[in-house]
Parts: sequence; C-alpha cells; structure tokens
Amino acid sequence: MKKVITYGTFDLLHVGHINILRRAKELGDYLIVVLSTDEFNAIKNKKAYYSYEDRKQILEAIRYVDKVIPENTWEQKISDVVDNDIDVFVMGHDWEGKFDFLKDYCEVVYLPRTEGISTSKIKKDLGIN
Ligand code: C2G
Repeated sequence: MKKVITYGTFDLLHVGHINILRRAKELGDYLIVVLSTDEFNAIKNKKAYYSYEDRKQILEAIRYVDKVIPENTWEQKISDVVDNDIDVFVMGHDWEGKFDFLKDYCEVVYLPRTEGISTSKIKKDLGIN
C-alpha cells in the first residue's frame, strides 16, 4: 500500500483544499492529513474559524482522506513520515523547497495551488477579518 501524507489548516474548506487532497490521494492508496491544531495555528499566526475538532470531522468526511492526525509542531514531519511508513509527502507549491529535507525519508511532491481561492480571500470577500 502506497501511503501519502499532507499538512495544513484546511479552514473554511474550499475547492483549493479539495483539489490538493484529490491529487495527493491519486499519488497513492492511502492519504493521511496532518491537521494543524488551534494551538499550532497560533504559532503559524493563523486563527481558524472552525475548531480543530470541526475541521477534523469535515476532513474525515472527504472521500480522498483516510486518516486525520494532529499537527502540533513544525518539527514532527520526519517522525510522522517514519512512524506512518509514508512513501510520498505532498504540499502545495507555495511551500516549494521548504520540506526538501524529507527527501531522505520519502518522495517529496509540490503541486500547483488552485488559483483564485484561499481561506483569507473568502474572509476578505465576506468582510471578516
Ligand atoms: N492549497 C492549494 N490551493 C489553494 C489553497 C491551498 O493547493 N488555493 C493547498 C496549500 O498549498 C496546502 C493545503 O492546501 O498544501 C492546505 O493549505 P492551508 O490550510 O493554508 O495550510 P498551510 O497553512 O499552508 O499549512 O506544516 C505545514 C503547514 O501546516 C501548512
């Protein structure tokens, strides 16, 4: 079984998230999403609208997603990849190069982002700060 992993906040779920999850799953047979906790979002200077539990429940309902685990630190990726026997690490190309250290442990793939949509754009368009 070819195992894929990806990371993110996935707040206010939109087609950009669905597109990366679909393409990540297409690279293997099993997709783990490592979901930023509310506490880690604070470290990322992000404030999600939905709580971790709600974002987790939403992700678990997506057909491409097989497992959701918490992302608590920047430093957990190597152990996540090793402990979960991961073959492919996937992120949007806004992260291009940032996680190349994982190439010692698995394939690293950066996929094009979906243009014209983002959680911050949704908030801005709706007049939410
Ligand atoms: N994404 C995308 N297209 C968009 C918006 C997002 O492909 N229009 C991708 C991002 O590139 C990322 C994933 O969707 O791969 C999740 O995006 P965010 O929830 O914004 O995650 P981020 O804050 O980038 O967290 O340790 C890594 C971090 O947790 C990544």
